Amino acid sequence: MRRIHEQLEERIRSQFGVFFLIAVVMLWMKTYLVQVTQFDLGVQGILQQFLLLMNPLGSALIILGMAWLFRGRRRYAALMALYFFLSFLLFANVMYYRFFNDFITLPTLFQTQNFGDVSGSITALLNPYDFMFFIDFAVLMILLFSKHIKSAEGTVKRRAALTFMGIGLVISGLNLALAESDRPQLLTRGFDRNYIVKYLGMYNYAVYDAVQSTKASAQRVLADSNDITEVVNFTNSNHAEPNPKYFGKAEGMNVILIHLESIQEFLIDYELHGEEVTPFLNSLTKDKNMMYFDNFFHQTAQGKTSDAEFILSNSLYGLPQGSAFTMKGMNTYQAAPAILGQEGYTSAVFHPNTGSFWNRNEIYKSFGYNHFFDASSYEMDPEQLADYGLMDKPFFEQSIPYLETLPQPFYAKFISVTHHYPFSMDQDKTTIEPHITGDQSVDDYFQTARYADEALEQFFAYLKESGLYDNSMIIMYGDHYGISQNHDAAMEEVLEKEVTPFVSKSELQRVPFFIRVPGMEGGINHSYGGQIDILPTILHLLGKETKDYIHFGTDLLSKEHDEVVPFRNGDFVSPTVTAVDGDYYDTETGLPLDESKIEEAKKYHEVVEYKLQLSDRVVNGDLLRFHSPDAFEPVDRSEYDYSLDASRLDDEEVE
Ligand code: GP9
Ligand code: MN
Repeated sequence: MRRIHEQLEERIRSQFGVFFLIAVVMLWMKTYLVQVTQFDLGVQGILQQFLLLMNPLGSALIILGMAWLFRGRRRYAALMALYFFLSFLLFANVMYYRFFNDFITLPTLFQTQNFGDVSGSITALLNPYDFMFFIDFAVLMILLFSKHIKSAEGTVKRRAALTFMGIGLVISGLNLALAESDRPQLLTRGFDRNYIVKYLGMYNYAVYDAVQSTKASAQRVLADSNDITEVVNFTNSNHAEPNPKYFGKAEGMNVILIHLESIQEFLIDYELHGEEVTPFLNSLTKDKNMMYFDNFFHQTAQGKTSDAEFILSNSLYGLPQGSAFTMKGMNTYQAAPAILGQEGYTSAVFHPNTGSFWNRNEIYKSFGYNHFFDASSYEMDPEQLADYGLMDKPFFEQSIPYLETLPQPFYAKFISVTHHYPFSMDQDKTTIEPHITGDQSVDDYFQTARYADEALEQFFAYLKESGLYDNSMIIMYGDHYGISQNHDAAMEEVLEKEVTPFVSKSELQRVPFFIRVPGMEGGINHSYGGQIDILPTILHLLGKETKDYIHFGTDLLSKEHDEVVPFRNGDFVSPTVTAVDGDYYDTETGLPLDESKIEEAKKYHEVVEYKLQLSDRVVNGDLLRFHSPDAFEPVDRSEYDYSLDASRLDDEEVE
């Protein structure tokens, strides 16, 4: 009896063994193919190629190997569940990558609302061949059901489990050692998720991310009031004194911020089919009362729009993973609306999308925004909808009556949505032909940009008519790239040049930035700067000192302004040096940096990394709760409620 039982157990084990090995090989091959074809990992050289091939094998053995810990039929069920889970993880990352040119992190999973809202984009992201991501799973299913699988009662053979997982661990360990030899500090620096996937593969990346995210939430708990001291010392030494020529030039004026969704600098003066794409923006760059910054860069990462908002409201960097808006909405902030609120300003955001997107309806309270006019405040005519809400022309039109209810001076931000990936628009609303690169999102980008430009012109016409133009400071900024690196081939046609790593950083991260203060001379300003510099610049123009605040940027108009512009992954650009992926280039020529200047570049690099690290400490540790700038009342979130904003026009008396 016992013998029969053992034989049966043995048969199942050997059957399962074959099934298991088929699963391992299929998952390994699929993951490798996906990593090669779906992601742009920048693989260079034989070693990196080899690692890319090997890295899914170790993970497949370890993770699928866990199935051996179960008995009988459960062993098959566990294997299928693990296989499906990994396949789904891979597929979800492919979808995410198509949209964000980046990998999923755990914090982004908390943005389920966002994922629900991007459904419009998801259909655009799906390819007809996407079902192939699950073909292997179907094959395994067929194999499974075509056989009669018996269950066994025998003891669990942990030896087999441990052998396979052990082999997997050895392969992964070797993999990590080789990766570290090629890219030292791979895991400790972790600035760039691409590297982790390239060297360690998709599944190890997921483990890495889980560890990172858990660490981040522990940080707040562990932080205490002493941690702020080093930050204060740094921001004090980094402070740039206001330039008396500009300080207070906009004192008492309204502030109108216009968030130029996905507008990149290359659009300025770009001609398509012999026409200007953004004639209005182009004219503003030449307006002598408008200050236009032509060396200005976005510094956003995964949080995109929300990162841009976060950076410019606080002069703090966004997080390396996820969006500070969603992950750190309840933190203490000393943001622009709160600072100005205490100077008698009323603040408001106008944005015709669901209020919960990017967790705005929560974090705006922490920033001290008095009003938030979200989609519920607008008539969302189905004929006039873009993927993320109401199209820009009706958006601005419908915002005006609300704007007029605000007591002056106000601080008002307008966030438009039409010019957003995938840049699709009713053809009868377009006024310029698409580009002809053959890459649809790139081609359509020019049509929505034209539309956004026209909407902006109409809003300016209103500002002029209403007189607001003469008593308001206007700030406009491009939030982030619209065209991701996945479209470099088409961008080469657009720019008529090769998109090298240098071009990708120094040109394609460039966004327009404008400041208009009535009575202040404008013109083109060539200072290098980024979104981190916006807050101190605005506050100084309004005549508000910033020395007491923790700001990582410096006033663009100050003589002491710091022209080294950090990017979120540790790269940077300055008038002399541009750093991309650890390589240094001469900013003027784009050629590798002269040996004699490398030391200086390295110093910049250290400061850049230190700044990012300190800013992360502030945000992760929620350190502003320990900082009390002079004459600043901490924000009390409970005082803010946006639920009545939508009915504001119905009120008879509006305060
Ligand atoms: C969403 C809109 C777009 O409300 O601001 O956000 P993005 O995708 O650009 O980060
Ligand atoms: Mn955006």
